[in-house]
Amino acid sequence: MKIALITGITGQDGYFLTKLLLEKNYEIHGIVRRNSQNSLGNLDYLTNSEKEKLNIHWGDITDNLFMDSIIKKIKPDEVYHLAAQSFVGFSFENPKFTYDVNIGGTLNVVNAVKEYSSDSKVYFAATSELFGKVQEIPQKETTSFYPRSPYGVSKLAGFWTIKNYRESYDLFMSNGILFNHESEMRGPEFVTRKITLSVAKISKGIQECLELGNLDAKRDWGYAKDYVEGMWKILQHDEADDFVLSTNETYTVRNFVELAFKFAGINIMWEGCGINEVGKDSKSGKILVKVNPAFFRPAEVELLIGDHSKAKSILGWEPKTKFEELVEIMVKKDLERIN
Ligand code: NAP
Ligand code: F7E
Repeated sequence: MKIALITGITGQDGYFLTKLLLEKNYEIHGIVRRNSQNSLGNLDYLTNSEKEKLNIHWGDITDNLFMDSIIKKIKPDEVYHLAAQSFVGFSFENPKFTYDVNIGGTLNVVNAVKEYSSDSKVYFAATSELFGKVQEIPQKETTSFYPRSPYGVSKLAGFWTIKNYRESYDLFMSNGILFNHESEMRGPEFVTRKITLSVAKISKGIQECLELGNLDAKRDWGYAKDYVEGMWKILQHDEADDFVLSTNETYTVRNFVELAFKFAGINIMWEGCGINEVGKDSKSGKILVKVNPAFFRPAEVELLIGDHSKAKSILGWEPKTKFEELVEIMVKKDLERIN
């Protein structure tokens, strides 16, 4: 039985990766930050029999003594390092905290592996935010990086730390440069989930309006369940390397809003422009979407569109879920939850 350690197991990807590795019969260890409710985050959505199979270790990746002891004790075959302060908007407000967790925490993970379990394979959750102000369309492994937020900068440090440890110490450490991937388990502050939750509430009459920032931002949105399969494939490959995982399609936030309302039976009609733009219910004329500059970022990533050909040809990985299906899954689930 293979042993996996997942940092960030309570997050969106941690949930789907746990399910995948359980299916593959792994012994799973997960790091969970202590909280006053003893909450397991998204893991609470697992069945009891799934939960019973997990080995939870309460701790924080910024604690190097904790990371050393856990890696020394478990000696995992595979480490999926997913833990991070992952919200771009928040990283502008708290850059130091973001660097401490995303850079300091990553250093603790790779150092512990180097010192105490050098046969472990390590996956690092890098991101399309490395491309930021894009230097090439579409973005692939060879595209130059230009991060646009403290989050992007912190992940760039993580990316190079992984590459540097791989080359310096002959360790199996790989970067997954994942484009946005979403799901019904996505945190409610990310734009897709914010939209689908609001659409569900608006359609049930328990919310008046959805306020958003930049409606024109374009993202390459996939389904998280498909992407954790890619993470696993990256570590099954016979050599450590860096891979882009993306859908190779891009849509605006506005497109996402329109489609999400459509799945709740509402047709959105846009009027006005800039901060005065509104989205109205085409039947009743009621304003359901407004622009609120509070959600604008000091620097924006305007366009992301990936090219996953390397992952396709080397790993045989391709996303299975199309954009429309993703939006439908998320809206349906939120309607169910609100009901
Ligand atoms: P997420 O839902 O925000 O989950 C982040 C996880 O990290 C949570 O389990 C969180 O624990 C944990 N964490 C944060 N700080 C920690 C600390 N100091 N010590 C221990 N655990 C800590 O993120 P996600 O969407 O699953 O993404 C997983 C990883 O992929 C992240 O590194 C993210 O930056 C990266 N990424 C995500 C995307 C995407 O589109 N989803 C794309 C590219 C890369 P709590 O539950 O206690 O908060
Ligand atoms: O924003 C715009 C916002 O916060 C997407 C993380 O998983 O993916 C994620 O980062 C876009 C941006 O995700 C609102 O300005 C408009 O252009 O959902 P998001 P993100 O910043 O792309 C990458 C790949 C990661 O690695 C990150 O960890 O939507 N937007 N109005 C808004 N965004 C939010 N959150 N809220 C709004 O009201």
